[in-house]
Amino acid sequence: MRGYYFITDASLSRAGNISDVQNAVISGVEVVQYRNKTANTHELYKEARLLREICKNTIFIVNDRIDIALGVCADGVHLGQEDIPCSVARNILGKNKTIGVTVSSLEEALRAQEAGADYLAVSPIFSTGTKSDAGIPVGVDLIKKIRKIISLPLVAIGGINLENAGQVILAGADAICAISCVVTKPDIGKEIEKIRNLFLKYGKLNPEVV
Ligand code: TZP
Ligand code: MG
Repeated sequence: MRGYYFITDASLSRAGNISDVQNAVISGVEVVQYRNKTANTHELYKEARLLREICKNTIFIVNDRIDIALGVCADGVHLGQEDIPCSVARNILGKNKTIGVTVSSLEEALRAQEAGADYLAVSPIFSTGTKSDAGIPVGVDLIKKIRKIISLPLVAIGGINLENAGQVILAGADAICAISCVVTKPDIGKEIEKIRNLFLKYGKLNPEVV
């Protein structure tokens, strides 16, 4: 899991989730997470099915909902601390699905690792207006702390933009998600490319991988 990690946000998007995901996939992102906090279950299922189609060759993760993930044959699910426990999700999904867990402390990171998480989302790095209950910013220091003792891929999220992404990469993040800084712009592929270039600049990505 490297480079730019794309998460949908229809409320911030100019063109909507379908168009955004099409553009993210064209720009070559490795992972797309479908996150929708307002749709009902039927709407979630319908949109997730369309997005799964678009993400044929892209890792497709559903936020919160194991049932939707299974229903559309997603590659995995992303869970917060308030969602179903990772160990239970692992029992339901089996070992071949990808499970990501959001963590805001070293303790949560260790617990998620123990419970079988495949990657960790360290959150929120900086203050963000995109998620009202994101909690207190943990800063890049938490990435460094977790990186020292956990080798799972680390996705940094929360308040990240082109100005501060460099320090996030240098702290040891494998991937970055920057929702508002990307989906509010007219050309999201171009914004993703800018973040990917920062990975190249800070020497974390092999140019051949990008
Ligand atoms: N999880 C933790 S912070 C966050 C999510 C979904 C929102 C990140 O949005 P932004 O606009 O990149 O700060
Ligand atoms: Mg959640």
